[in-house]
Amino acid sequence: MSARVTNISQGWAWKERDASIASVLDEVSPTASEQWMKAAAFPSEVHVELLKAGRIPDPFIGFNEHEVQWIGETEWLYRTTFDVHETERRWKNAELVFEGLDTICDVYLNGKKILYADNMFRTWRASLSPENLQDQGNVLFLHFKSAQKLAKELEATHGRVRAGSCNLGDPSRVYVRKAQYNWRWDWGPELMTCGPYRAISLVTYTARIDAANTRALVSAAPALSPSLKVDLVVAGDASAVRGAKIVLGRLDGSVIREEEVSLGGGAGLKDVIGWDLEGKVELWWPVGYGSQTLYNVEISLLGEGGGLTASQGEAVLDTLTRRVGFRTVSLIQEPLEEPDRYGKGTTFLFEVNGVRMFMGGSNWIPAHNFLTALSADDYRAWLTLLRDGNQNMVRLWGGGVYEPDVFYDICDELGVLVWQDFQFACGVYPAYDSFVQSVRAEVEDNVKRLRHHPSIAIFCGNNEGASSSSPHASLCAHVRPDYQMVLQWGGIDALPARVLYEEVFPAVVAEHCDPPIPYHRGSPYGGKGWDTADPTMGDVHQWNIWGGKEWPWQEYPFNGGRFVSEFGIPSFPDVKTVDYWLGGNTKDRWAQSKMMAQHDRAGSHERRFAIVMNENFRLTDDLETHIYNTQLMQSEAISLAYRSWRREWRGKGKQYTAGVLVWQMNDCWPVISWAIADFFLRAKPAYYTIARELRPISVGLFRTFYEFGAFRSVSANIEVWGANATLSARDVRLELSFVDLYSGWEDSKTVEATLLPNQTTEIASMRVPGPPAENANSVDTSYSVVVGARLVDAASGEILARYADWPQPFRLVDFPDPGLDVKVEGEKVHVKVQKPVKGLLFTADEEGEDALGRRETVRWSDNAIDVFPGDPQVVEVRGLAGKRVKVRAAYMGCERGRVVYGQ
Ligand code: BMA
Repeated sequence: MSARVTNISQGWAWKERDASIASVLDEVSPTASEQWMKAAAFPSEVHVELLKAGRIPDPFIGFNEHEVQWIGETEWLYRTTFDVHETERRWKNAELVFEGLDTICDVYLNGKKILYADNMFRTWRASLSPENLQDQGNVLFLHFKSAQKLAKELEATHGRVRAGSCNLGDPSRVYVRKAQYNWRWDWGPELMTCGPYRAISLVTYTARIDAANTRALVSAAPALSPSLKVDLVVAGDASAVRGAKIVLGRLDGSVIREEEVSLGGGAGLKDVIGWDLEGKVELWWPVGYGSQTLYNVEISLLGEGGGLTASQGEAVLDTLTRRVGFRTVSLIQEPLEEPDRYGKGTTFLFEVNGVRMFMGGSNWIPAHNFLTALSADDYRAWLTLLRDGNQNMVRLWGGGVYEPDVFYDICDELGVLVWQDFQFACGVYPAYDSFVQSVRAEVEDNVKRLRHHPSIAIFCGNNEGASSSSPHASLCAHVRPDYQMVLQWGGIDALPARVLYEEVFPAVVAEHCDPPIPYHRGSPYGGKGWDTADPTMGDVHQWNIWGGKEWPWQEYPFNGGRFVSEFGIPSFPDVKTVDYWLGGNTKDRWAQSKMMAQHDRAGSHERRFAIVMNENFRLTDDLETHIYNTQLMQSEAISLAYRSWRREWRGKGKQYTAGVLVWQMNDCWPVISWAIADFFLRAKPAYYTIARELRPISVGLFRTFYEFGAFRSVSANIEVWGANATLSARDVRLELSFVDLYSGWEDSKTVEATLLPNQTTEIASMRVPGPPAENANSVDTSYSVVVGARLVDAASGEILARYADWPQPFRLVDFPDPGLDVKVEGEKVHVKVQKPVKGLLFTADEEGEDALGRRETVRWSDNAIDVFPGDPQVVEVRGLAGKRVKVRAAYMGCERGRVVYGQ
């Protein structure tokens, strides 16, 4: 009999546990039935059901989060009935498979308990016997208990630990294997939901494929020769298995190679095939380096009846298809040839198919507090946004979840490399036996689920669970429990979970991953002893800027590392998103109101915003202007970091910085946070400025210190360089224009250069010219000069990159009226100016519709741009044509913006 998978997704109902009924099983009975509510969707989470049933207010609006706290303390029930399909009633083996139960759950089938689940990240399987599976009318009943309460009970038993700070949730969270951000984080609300959040199915079979390792191997460079091996683990009646058929095909269905092999009855079978595929398949490449060619490996388990020639019907016991890509990936930590400003140390860089690549990307948190609210389209929209922003790596941070398969499928298709943290964040995790057992199983489940994705570049033991570059010391005592911190705290003799990060996890990864996938014990980790802030080795989280020591963002160029896997600056989201959470409340529509504080969860944000806003921008009580200013602050700061750290990719032996990942790509609800695109996918200016810094070819410019701020300078110098991520050299012309903001003075210079492949090239270093000084003794006049740089392809004249360097701090600059000229033609926006304009940000408001709460659909090819006289720009905009929209333009000097298209 062939294995059959039946999704149990119909007929679900839910209710609150009634504490007055002693036995939970009595709740399934008809007397309780009037309280059962039909589930609006499946998979399901109670908050989503309650919201759809109109029983709770939207927790994302106003202060509603606090109205729904009772839900996490309550127990919840789900039930459905299902039949066994007629053709399957002669089943030999049957299992119920739960791909995700959140989290503490007793599962009953026909009144008998078949499973206790306590780890949201595991796939749970319950084997069924003829006594508990009927042909018809099986009642499946789920009893979810409070994870919050269990965490407190476990804490009482095992002791209170240090775990982040007051705004990273209650420390008891470390004891329960539930998404840690559910307990609240410094960008997210406390919403302890529960429910069957991923699919449930019934599997009936004689024998089935329990695990298949489809090993798409590639030999080391320069040979890079591909081959395929397959290992199988069979469950059920192994003696019924005669063999297996393996087919390697292209995605269009055409077959590259197939083979039927005899399996000889074993359960764990290594190398059932070993095919040399030289010349038959193409390699998979990260975006920018080649195509993302993928192949299907189809495995059929063959049984009695058809022999090895059968390919369908009764003879096929089970089938499974895996989509694979052929590539090698390694993490290279080798000595640098020369020291940089930090010292010598070692690289921390990724090499794919023998090519060393600079990583520019983002940190990812779950894109919703309620995971069932996310569709495959949402994941695609997010990841496409990331890829379109020229990013090639996404780090799945350890306080969220292992994302569903579709997330990694899309990364495979887009060529986005994945840094996957195991799910441990900012805490002293325990390591008692049952905990170790649970997380070992969790990590095995997920490593086996994910290893075949060519996008998976690294598994990482934890996020700041055992390491940190620096504490975000703050009013909220936002201390980070790390190797280093543990030493500093004193009184903590050992970090128990080191056994997980240093022994259990690397062993699981090594055992199950061939081709190998790099493992790193924690992010950040590196340095001598336990010094995880060492910029000469490993990865670092740079939080001394903005957080921690509150250094100004202008210090980023001098505070990088070998791989900066976290750093960031927050900003307000789009005003439409702010208006969403205000929910019509006009009284609190000002920057420091309590409603804004409710939607800004980070420690010390008031004082941190106050410091940087005060230092750099003119203070304002106009909300729109303030929003724009915070966004400009974020985009200026973050792009400076990408620009100056990417500069440190200086070619072999001098690959000082090999990656920059901003904290953070996204949000899980509408909030003021470090995100570069908000909850509704509204990209902030930082998204675009990062995209420009990560173009295959970019131009960088650094102006030395203004000794008297932006109102006088002494010998200001600029250094200019080009970055080239492509594998060929490029002849370019650097065009510099110097424009004085306050007079008609202008100057220009041109330098010919060759950008070396896959590294940066220094092009020029010079004193910034300026209008003639009023008298011979006066200091330099370049303080009001904006420097524009363009890299132009020497052969074709194509403009490859632009960047403009403005006097700082902005509060001291009197931005002149740029004489903005904007013309919208179809899906193109033509922009020209008479004076340079800084941070020109277009936003579109669709007319006649309530834009609140809908995902942003208008997409700009570029935005938040600086435009120079004589250098008009065209921005392409998708989703504008045929709609009645208003386009607003905001820029420095006109921060509130004005309508430039539509009335
Ligand atoms: C990082 C992350 C998160 C946190 C962020 C901002 O270090 O690992 O824990 O949200 O800082 O504080």
